[in-house]
Amino acid sequence: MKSLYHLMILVVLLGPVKFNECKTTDARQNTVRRFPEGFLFGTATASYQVEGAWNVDGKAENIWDHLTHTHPCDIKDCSNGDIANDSYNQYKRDVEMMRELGLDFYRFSLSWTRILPTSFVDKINEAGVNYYNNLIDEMLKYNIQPMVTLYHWDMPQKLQDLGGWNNPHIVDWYGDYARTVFELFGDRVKNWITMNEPREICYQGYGDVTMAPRLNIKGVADYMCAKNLLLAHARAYHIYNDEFRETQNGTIGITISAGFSEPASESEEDKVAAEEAALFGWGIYAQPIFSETGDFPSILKEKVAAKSAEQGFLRSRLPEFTPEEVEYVRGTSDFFGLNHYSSGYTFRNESVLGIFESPSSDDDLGAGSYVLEEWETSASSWLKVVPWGFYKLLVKIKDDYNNPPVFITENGFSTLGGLEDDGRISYYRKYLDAMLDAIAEGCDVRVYTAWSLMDNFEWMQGYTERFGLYEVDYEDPARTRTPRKSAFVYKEIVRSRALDWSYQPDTDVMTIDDGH
Ligand code: GBE
Repeated sequence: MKSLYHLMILVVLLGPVKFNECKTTDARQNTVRRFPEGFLFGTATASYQVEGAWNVDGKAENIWDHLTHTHPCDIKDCSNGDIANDSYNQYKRDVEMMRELGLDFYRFSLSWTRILPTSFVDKINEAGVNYYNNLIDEMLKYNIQPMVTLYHWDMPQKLQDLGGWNNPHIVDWYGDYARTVFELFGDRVKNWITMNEPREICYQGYGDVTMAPRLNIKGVADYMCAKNLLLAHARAYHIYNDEFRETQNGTIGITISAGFSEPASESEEDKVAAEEAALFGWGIYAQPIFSETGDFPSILKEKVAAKSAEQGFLRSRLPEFTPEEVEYVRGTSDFFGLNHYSSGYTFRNESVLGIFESPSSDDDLGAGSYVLEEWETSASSWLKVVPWGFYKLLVKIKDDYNNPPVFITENGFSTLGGLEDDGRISYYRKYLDAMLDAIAEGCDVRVYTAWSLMDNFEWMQGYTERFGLYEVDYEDPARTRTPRKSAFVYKEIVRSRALDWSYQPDTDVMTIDDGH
C-alpha cells in the first residue's frame, strides 16, 4: 500500500509525460488493412475457467478447487469454478460458437487432474480422456484446429502439497503427464503449448498472493519456481521432439505474458530501468529459451546475487542452471507464444529506494512503474488501452530474439458485462492495427488469439470481470451464451481477413457459414 501511495505521488510530481510517438489511428481508420496470407485466427479459454464438473467422473482436486473451497472469499465475489461455464457438458455449444465465428483454431487447456487423478501416470481417467476426445473430434469435424495448453495454472493439489513447482521432481511428474497427453491426443492435436504464463505462475502464485497457491515467499519461491518450470517445459519439449515429432508432425512451444515497459523519460537511468523491468518481468523466462546463449539474463543473475549477499544469504536467491541445464533449456520452443494485454511507464530514482519488501524480486529490480490517468481503461485495473506498447513489444521480441515466429496466444479486454461492448471492439481494432504495424516492420507474427471465446471465471476476480466475445449468463443453470457486438465484429475480421473500421454489424442474427 505504502509503495502504491509513493508511486501515485510520483505520477503527480512527474507531471504530464509526453506521448510516445503515439501513432494516431485516425488516418488508418479510413483504410481497410489486410492480414498476411496464411495468418490464423482463434479464440482461447482455460480448463478451470470454463469446464466446471470439478469433482465429476473421477476428476481430482487441483489448487484452484482447493483455494476456492478453503478460502471462498479470497475470490472477489466469493465464487469458484465448480460449475463455471459447464463446458464439460456443453462442449457442443462451444464448438458451435467457434463455427459461428469462423475460427481457424481454438486454444483450450487440459485439466491435469481430470486426466490423471492421482497426478501420476499409474491411472488414466477414461471419462476425462473422453471429454477431451469429444471436444477435439467435434472441432475437427468442422475443420477447427485444436491448440492445446498442457498447463494453465491448475496444479494437482497433491503435487502442490509436495511443493508444486518448487519441488525439482516436478520435472519428472510434468514430463510424464506431457508424454501421456501426446500419446492420447497427439494424433489429432498439432499445436501444443507447454505452459501458460510462467510469470503469473511463479511471481504471482509463489512470490505473491494474487494467484493460487498464494505462497507469498518473495524473492525465493518465485525464483525456484522459474528454474523448475523452465526445466519442466524443456522436458516436455524434448519428449515431443524425441518421441513424437516424427510421427505426429506438430509444433510445441511456450506462452509467456509480457507487457511493454516504456522508459518514463529519455534519461539513461529510466532506459536502463525499463530494460531491467522487462528482464525481471518476462526476460527471466524468455532468455533461457529464446536467446542464443541461453541461461537467465546476466544482469538478473548479478543483481540478485549482489542483493542476496548484502542481505546475508550465503548464495544467490536465484538458483543457477548447470551448463548442461542451460543447453537442455535453450532453443526449446518452435514459436514465441505471447499473451499481451497492456503496458506502462518505468522509472528509477531515489524515490524507489527501500520502498519494496525485502527480499523480493521487486526489490531486486528496484524500479517504479505507472500508467497515465488519461489512458482508456477496461474493467480490470491493470488493463489500460495502450496499442503502441503492443507494437513496441513485438519489435523488441524480433530484435532481442532474432525474429522468432510469434503466436499471439492471448489478447483481449474486460468489461462489467452487457452485449453492447464498444470498448472491446475498439480495443481489438487498435491492437490488431498495432500488430499489423509490427508485421509491416518485419515481425514474424503468424497467429492471433482473442481472449476469450466467452466470459469465464476470472481467477481472483471471480465472475466480476468479463472478457468474452460471448456473454455467459451465470444466473441461468444452462449457462446460456449470447454473442456480444464484438463477436460479430471479430467474425467479420476472420471472414474478410481484413481490418475495416467502418464495418457496422447487424447484431440480430448470428449465422454459421462453414457450409455444414
Ligand atoms: C491471462 O493473464 C490469463 O492467461 C487468463 O487466464 C486470464 O483470464 C486473462 O489473462 C485475463 O486476465 O492485483 O493488479 O497486481 C495482476 C493475463 C494483474 C496476465 C497481470 C492479471 C497479468 C493477469 C493483478 N495480472 N495478467 S494486480
